[in-house]
Amino acid sequence: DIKGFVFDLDGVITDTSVFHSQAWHQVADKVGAPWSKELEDGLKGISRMDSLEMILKAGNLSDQYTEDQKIALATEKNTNYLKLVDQMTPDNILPGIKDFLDDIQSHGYLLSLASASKNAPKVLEKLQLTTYFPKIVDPKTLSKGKPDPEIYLKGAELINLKPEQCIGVEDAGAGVESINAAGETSIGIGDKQILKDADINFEDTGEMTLTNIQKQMA
Ligand code: G16
Ligand code: MG
Repeated sequence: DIKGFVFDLDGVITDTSVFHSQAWHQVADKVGAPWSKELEDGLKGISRMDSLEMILKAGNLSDQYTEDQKIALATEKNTNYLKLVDQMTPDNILPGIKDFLDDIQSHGYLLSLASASKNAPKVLEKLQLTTYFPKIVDPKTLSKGKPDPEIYLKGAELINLKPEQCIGVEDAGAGVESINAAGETSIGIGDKQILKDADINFEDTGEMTLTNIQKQMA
């Protein structure tokens, strides 16, 4: 029986995935790496330094930068990203998410957050959703990022549930892989082509309701 939900943040609860993409696109242009839809999708859910590495690799530039220069590029991306986050309000919560959180909470399901983002607490604060997520996986404690199962396993552990008692919710291919490898039920939100490995698919967050989930699990 399902007893809890482990949520991704960027691209599921809020539209920050667009901000991440925008800020990375600037970095790609700066270093002269090619930007593509595939790269943009592939970066979703991937940690900051791993994302930079993917961008540099796309331009065969990985060995052109020292470790310090890479850290400087990642820091610059984060500064640009945080400027966008600073303008966020509860209006940036994706459609239906607030109602869904209220609904699962009133049905007694437990909740945790499995975001790769070090900025997750700040984003939740901007959205005024902090009280829904007393349990947040700290990405600093992870030895491996998505698609490794570690982050979703920790998400279940934080609410004292077994993985099979949890549903993980994701917008990224790497995230769905992580949920599946953890042994949780996966919901993929967005392009069904990219999220083909998800147990349950929804085109957008507005379709994600307990009733619709039960229908797809039956
Ligand atoms: C998010 C985004 C990624 C981002 C990562 C790290 O993951 O999807 O694009 O690179 O966090 O974020 P930061 O640089 O803020 O620490 P998730 O897991 O929330 O989708
Ligand atoms: Mg995401």
